Amino acid sequence: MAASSVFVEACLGRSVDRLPVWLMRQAGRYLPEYRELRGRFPFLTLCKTPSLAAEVTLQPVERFRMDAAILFSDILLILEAMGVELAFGEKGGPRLGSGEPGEERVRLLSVPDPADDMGYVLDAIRQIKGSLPDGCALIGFSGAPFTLATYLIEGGTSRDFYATKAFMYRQPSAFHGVMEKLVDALEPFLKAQIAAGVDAVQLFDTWAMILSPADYGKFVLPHMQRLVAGLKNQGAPVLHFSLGTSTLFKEMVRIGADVLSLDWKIDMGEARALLGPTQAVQGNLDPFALFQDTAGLEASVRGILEKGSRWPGYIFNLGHGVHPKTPVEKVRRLVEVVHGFPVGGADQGAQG
Ligand code: 1CP
Repeated sequence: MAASSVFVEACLGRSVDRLPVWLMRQAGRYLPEYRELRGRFPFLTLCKTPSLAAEVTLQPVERFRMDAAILFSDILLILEAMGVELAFGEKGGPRLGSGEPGEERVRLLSVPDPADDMGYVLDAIRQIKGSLPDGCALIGFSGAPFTLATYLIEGGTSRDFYATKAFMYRQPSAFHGVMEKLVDALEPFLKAQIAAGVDAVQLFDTWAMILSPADYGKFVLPHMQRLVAGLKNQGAPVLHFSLGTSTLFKEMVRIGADVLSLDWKIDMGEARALLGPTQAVQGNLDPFALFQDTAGLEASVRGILEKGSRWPGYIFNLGHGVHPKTPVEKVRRLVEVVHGFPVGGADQGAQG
């Protein structure tokens, strides 16, 4: 069960007898069984139909036996529950609102009730918990407030984040107000996911990379600290995801998350040395390393495992999501290599 899963143990920095592995975007288009379902249903229908969301969540763990499943959903759904129109076109990514300026969209925001407005997420969690393979943990998630604020203010994805940064610099107190409103919505939503049965929660801050350390410290860190403090003592470790942010480590360790994610641009050994033996981490294979031949892939994975497993508190993952063109057999081999890796690197076990 949850407390004894190697994934949760590693999140909490405890020694494990084998290293846990899961992959960001492990449910998705590289899997034929996902493409088959996706051919029959629009993306939002998959997310909002608990039996379908449960089926997609379970697809990769049934096939590859990862140590954690991640709920199939999307970070943007809460913005819809907060009162903003959301659409996923077949091309061109998500669209928020209907073309009005971002400043108008943020005025629409209300704080949703998780059970009333996002009950489909909670129902999916309950269904998944009934069918998870033994020892497999379930990860719930949300977007982090800053990344959600970018989608909200831009109305979708962006190249330069002009609207977000202009808003942040020109109207700092209004920007803090948006971040506060998002935390007000995210904390009960994540608590409801934990109450419904997830074993851990991950906060996705995909776009934190666009900020300087000073601006991250001023505009983001206090809100992250409030959110993570609110999630303490709920019985579920908190994982933080970002990429391109090794220059923000000093700020990010202050968030208080149990686990920090690393992307492939920093050497795993260097990152662990910088963060120290008590900071659990996950990462950090380049998703495109799965396009090498098998021997190349095995060497890349083992190289990271040797450095990552130096201390307890290590979870193997990619630095970002699985690419849709990834060969399925390479994912299988990756999981086998991690599971076959002997734990007991230099200092493992010392903190037993
Ligand atoms: O066409 C399709 O089938 C939809 C593609 C898709 C999928 C499979 C989207 C649209 N979202 C998802 C699922 C998803 N998104 C999950 C659960 C599945 C899993 O991880 O296995 C999760 C955790 C997310 C999180 C998410 N959504 C993030 C943060 C992580 C990251 O990748 O950086 C972000 C930024 C989004 C927004 C989003 N949703 C979908 C797209 C194409 C995007 C990105 C748009 C952009 O580039 O800005």
